[in-house]
Amino acid sequence: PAIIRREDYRAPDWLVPEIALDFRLDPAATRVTARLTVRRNGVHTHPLRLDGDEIAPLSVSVDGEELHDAWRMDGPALVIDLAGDDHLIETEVQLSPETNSKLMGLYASGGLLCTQCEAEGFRRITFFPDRPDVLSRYTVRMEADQAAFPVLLSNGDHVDGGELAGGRHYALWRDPFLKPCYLFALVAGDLAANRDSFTTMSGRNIDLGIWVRSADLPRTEHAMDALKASMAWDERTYGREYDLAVFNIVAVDDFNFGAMENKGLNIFNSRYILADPETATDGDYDAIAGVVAHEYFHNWSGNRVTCRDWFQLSLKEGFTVFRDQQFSADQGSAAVKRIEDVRALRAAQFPEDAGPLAHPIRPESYIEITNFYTATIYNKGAEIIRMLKLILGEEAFRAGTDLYFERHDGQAATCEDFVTAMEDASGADLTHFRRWYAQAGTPRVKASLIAEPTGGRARLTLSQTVPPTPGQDTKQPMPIPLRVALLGAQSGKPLGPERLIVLDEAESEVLFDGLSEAPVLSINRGFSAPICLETDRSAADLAFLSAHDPDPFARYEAMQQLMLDTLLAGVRTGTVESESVVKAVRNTLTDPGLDAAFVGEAVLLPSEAFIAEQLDEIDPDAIAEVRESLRRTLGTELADLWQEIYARNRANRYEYTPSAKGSRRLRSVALGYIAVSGDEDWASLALTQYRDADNMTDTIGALGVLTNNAAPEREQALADFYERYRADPLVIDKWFTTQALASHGDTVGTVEALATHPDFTIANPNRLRSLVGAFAVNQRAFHDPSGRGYRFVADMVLAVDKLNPQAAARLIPSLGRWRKFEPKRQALMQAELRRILDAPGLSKDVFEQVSKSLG
Ligand code: BAL
Ligand code: ZN
Repeated sequence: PAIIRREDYRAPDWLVPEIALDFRLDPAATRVTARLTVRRNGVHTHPLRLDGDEIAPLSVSVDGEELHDAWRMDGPALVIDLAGDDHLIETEVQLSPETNSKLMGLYASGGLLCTQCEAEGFRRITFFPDRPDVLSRYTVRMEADQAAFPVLLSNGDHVDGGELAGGRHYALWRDPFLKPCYLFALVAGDLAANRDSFTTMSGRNIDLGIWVRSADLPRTEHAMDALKASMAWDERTYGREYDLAVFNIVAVDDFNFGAMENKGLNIFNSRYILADPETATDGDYDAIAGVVAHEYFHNWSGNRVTCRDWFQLSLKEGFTVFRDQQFSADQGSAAVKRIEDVRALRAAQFPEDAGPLAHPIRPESYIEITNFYTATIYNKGAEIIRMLKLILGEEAFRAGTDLYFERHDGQAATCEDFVTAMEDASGADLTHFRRWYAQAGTPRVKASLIAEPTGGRARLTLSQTVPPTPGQDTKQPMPIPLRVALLGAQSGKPLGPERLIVLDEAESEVLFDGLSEAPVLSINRGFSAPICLETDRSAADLAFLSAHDPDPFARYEAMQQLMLDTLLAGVRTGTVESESVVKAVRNTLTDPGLDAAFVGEAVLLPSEAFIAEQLDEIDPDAIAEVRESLRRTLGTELADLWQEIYARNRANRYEYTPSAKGSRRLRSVALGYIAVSGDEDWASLALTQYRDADNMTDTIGALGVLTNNAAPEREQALADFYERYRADPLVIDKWFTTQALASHGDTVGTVEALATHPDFTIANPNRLRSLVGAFAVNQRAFHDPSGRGYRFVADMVLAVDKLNPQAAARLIPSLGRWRKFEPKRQALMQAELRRILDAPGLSKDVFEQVSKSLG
């Protein structure tokens, strides 16, 4: 397959200022007529080239005359020779939405017809220059059977509609804003709306609609609240006002992404819309608010200012993730939100950046762009924006975003445009900062604080290295902003104000003086830079920080580091010296100044995968054993405390407030520790929680603990859960995931059996992810020494690739980390990757991921 390179970017030969689309919708055979006004861009003699994918022209006409031989197909593209500079092109194609299993273009989902065009799905609907720098004004006419598809939606404003003969009807929508074709959308179906309105800061009234099956209407309130909160927040925080008169969201069950920001018509995976306490966890509620905000924020960071080409994807995604993280932090506990974001970054992005698929946030090349919707583009991209804000300061950052939006409104922009706007607005020189866009790999920073024996002064030495990544053997030092404070070893009080140190060289030294007591180093507070930090701080220092650091994130981080150091020493020596960890956890559990949500996070051990990331050669069994041992010790040594905390956080009637959420979180964490503490009543305690719960957080919290431990109640609860929720696909996804993530029992055997369960299907991305995606991150079970876990996932990749290559390719990275494992597992993983690569008819999606992984 062809490699697309950033350096090969050329402006489009032809522009398409206007497009009129006419859909005669039918699940089996939809006719699409497209009328494009095309304009030659610059002086050249190139033909008009319109992308297509699995479509064939039924007719082609130019300026009203049907052509029979002046067009040709070049592979999937339609090529037309044109003499003049302005023409009207009309094409007609026929689609079969109901057999479109790739879920790209126009497809059927649960009786609806809907679209997904980003990144290159529009070419599956009609012939068009499918690239984000071709911006057009859209008029869309849809016609369909009125009984089957009473609601017809598209982008922009509804301008006309009515009944037609034969039980059919039509609707006409016009979008006044120029947009790239990846933001086109339509939905047809039997839907009901939760309607509301929002008055913008300039006093305009916006009609809001969240469209779902009518039975799901009661589960849309939370999403609607989140939408209104997002609209107000973007006005307050970035001065961004909504621009159309209507904002619609539609929920569909079969969706490759979480959601999609189509102009004025967001289409969502139903898991990020539907919620009630009975079926959605606190985590689901938070994710729904975050994704609703994310897609809404794209209206400016993505839609009004879009990307010039797909290499600039992080321009909209990194920035928009940062915006949704800020929004969520403002809704509840900022510290806990930061902890969650950093945990997600470490779970997904750090391994990616250390493996064969590592790429800069602005990649240089790709085979299939869909493979680049990665944690690096999204989450590391957000960290880069966060660092910019920290370095420039709040005001200059806002001046920079204002300038960026104003300067590039209605344009397809680049990452470079964003950085330039930041420079122009702030006066800062960001020459070195640009390296964050160009270089892959997580920087490693070493920090060492030496206090002078005479007292009063201390010297902080810092050094950085950026590890080699595929195609990038040597790296330049990056500007790394480190929030640093020194705390008094006796008083626990800060010795002077926090400092922002930007480490811009390979090595650097910073002096602190006027210290009134011996200092303890608090560094990278708030995770001010996305780095791996190595310090020579002792277990005593870390325990001290975990009890005294006024920065909550730094406090959490000190505890994590203390736990990690203990676990890594355990893996090396076979003995777990648990004393400091037990003491620090006790301190945290008994500190009256800490809220439950924070405590629930702080007392969790680092995941097996995160421990593995620190090692040169991973033995999953050794890691699991050591982590289990420390977990058991914490359970037994602090048994009374866990019981007391469990009782204290007993559920009251459900409410969705930060403090109730924190209680629920801590309660289930405590239950997990009680289960490993040797308490003989743990299973009945868990079963009681399961039975009495008035919300899914408590239900699934108890079910998770039962599934991860041995007890007769385990099977009883799993069977009960299935029977209770078998009619609700989003909840049954949780049933699959809980079993796929189990740390007890024959998880490989269970997962193999679940793959033949009547409710399992590889055609639905949520269901596929709930079982296979979850299993592939269960470090212990996936890496079963027999290699059965690898074989299972490889078989799934091959089966899914025939239906939905995008979904199949997402399963590769777990196998792709083979180099990090001990030799026997390496060989087994590599063999499965080879088996995939040798399969006939592989998609380019899977080919790219597998060949790079073996590379
Ligand atoms: N643009 C693809 C889905 C999202 O990131 O919002
Ligand atoms: Zn996005």
